[in-house]
Amino acid sequence: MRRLTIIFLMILVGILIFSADTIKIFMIPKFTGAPYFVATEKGAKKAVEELKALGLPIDFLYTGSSVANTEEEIRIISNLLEQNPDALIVSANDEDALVPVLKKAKQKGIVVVTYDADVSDPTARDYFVNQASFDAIGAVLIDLVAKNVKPDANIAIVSADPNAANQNRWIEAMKRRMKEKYPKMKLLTIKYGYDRPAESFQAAQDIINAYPNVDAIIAPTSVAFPMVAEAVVKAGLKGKIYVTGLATPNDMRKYVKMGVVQDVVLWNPVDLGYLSVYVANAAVRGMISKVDGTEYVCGGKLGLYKVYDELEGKKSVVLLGPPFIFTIDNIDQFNF
Ligand code: RAM
Repeated sequence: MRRLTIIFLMILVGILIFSADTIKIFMIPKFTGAPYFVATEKGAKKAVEELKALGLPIDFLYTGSSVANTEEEIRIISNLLEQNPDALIVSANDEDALVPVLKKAKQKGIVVVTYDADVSDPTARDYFVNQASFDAIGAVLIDLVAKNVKPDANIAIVSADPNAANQNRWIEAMKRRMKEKYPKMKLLTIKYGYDRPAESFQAAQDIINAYPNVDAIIAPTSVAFPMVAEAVVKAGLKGKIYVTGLATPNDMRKYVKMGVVQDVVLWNPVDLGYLSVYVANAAVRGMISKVDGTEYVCGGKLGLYKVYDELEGKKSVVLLGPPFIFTIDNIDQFNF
């Protein structure tokens, strides 16, 4: 503990004596409009303001495609490279497709931080800011179904892109949890809504029509989760099909109040954006400290973070914290 306090003080002193240039950081989410990414933008801008007040000015830009689209994301990042940013903070729609453009950024000397959804090749980025451990998210979702439906429930999943790094890792973790704790729980199918509302709604309807024995649908994406709830309501199956997943309280408030959804799982996306800016800023300015071979980064008001050399098979990871469950009892305390 004492050692961590010393590192923290070293970082603070470093900040205060630094005579800092303005650096350019661009944040590119999977898509811009949805409450989830808007919340990460809000946190990022808060960090930018704080760092500016500390004498570490940042020229910050949050930009991206308004809808999930891998080609568009690559095109946007590629164009942004012309403006010679110091760092990019990126959430990848596709874990493989973004590798070449991010490698190109790294070759230009740009710091690349992935957040929310990593890429598959760790040499294409410097750090990954993960919201919560993959295992923790998978376990929470499956435990909710076991507890609120039954341990041998028939489940289906509506995911985002088939090549989405975060959703795929959560699905793997869900499968592991089922195997370890609820061997009689059955995964009937996985459908993909590509993080687009209409396609996610259609995927949910397809499941409802094709699998009359489905007990629960899990949507580990903030776009699909409300669409699955909507499809269950439209089919008149409220109370018959349990729906859970990952989305913001603002996305799900309506469905929680209607009683079609009881449990909404997420983390704090405002904090995720905030921490990502602190990591990118520290990486650009050489403010990541190394003690006994381990790196530490200052996460502003969130505290000091260790950089895991390797965590759950991923390299150079900063972990925000545990997942959180929103219910009718607490959802109104949150506005993101
Ligand atoms: C969507 C995106 C994002 C994911 C959230 C839960 O907004 O797919 O990557 O983390 O859902």
